[in-house]
Amino acid sequence: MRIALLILALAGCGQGKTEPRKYPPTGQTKTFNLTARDVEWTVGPGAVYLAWTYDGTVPGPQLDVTAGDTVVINLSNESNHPVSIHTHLVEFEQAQDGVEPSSWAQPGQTVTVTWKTSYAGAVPYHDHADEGLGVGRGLIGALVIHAPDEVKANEHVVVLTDLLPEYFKTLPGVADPITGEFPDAGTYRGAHQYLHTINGKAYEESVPHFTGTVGELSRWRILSIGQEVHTWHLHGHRWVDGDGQLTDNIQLAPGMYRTFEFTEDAVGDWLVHCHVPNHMEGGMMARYRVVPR
Ligand SMILES: [Cu+2]
Repeated sequence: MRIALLILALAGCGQGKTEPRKYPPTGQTKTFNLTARDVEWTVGPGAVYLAWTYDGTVPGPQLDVTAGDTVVINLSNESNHPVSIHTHLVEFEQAQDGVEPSSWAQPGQTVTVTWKTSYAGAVPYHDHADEGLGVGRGLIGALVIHAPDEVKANEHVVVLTDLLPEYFKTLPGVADPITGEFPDAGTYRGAHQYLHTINGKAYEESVPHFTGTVGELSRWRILSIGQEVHTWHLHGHRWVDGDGQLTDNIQLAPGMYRTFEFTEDAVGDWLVHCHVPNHMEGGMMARYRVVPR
């Protein structure tokens, strides 16, 4: 029988069950230099997105810090539209929240924002200069704030987002994972309003697959930052969620994030996917390969 070891229930904090743990300053400053750049981003076979990015990728680079660190972001803008950066759980001055034009990087400019971290968790960072479009075009990423006393684990950081069909340069359909053929040229499977992605990629045959080994601590950090509500379902596994419920399927509305972990004990090529049917059909599925120790 599988035993769930621990759950970090950030979304459950503030409900009187668990007081969030506040960490003292580490005295360390972590500086990240990000460049906003418009690129052609390959989402799946033949599917090329006209993306707005941090550093040329969707999502942008993963920012790893320790709770108690001060984080300095130098955001340079090589695109032709204003860009900003905003995140969650951290403390910052309101003028640096990414909403105020004073915190935007105009084309050709660089802005600096400072975040003070006190709480552990994995949260999305994203554009707020054009909140309606920036996120949808790809200006998203993950900020992982590690607890200073965190137990070492195999970490899987998962960013769920929804891309807008009208901004694809090409969207010719994707290969059938069994036949390798492209049966629906001119469309994409699911024929839904968005193309649904896991870490910037769509469909089982194109997303980066997750890997694990029996016996290790497997930690999952799931971040939703897009247009729609998603569920994260992991086949063949289960864990205790923040409300004490045994589950294998959690719901994340846009802007929500959850971290959970368990000791791995199930060999297999497990499917991981959003459980909303047309999201799965629209690209949001991958494999989690677990090998014996
Ligand atoms: Cu979904």
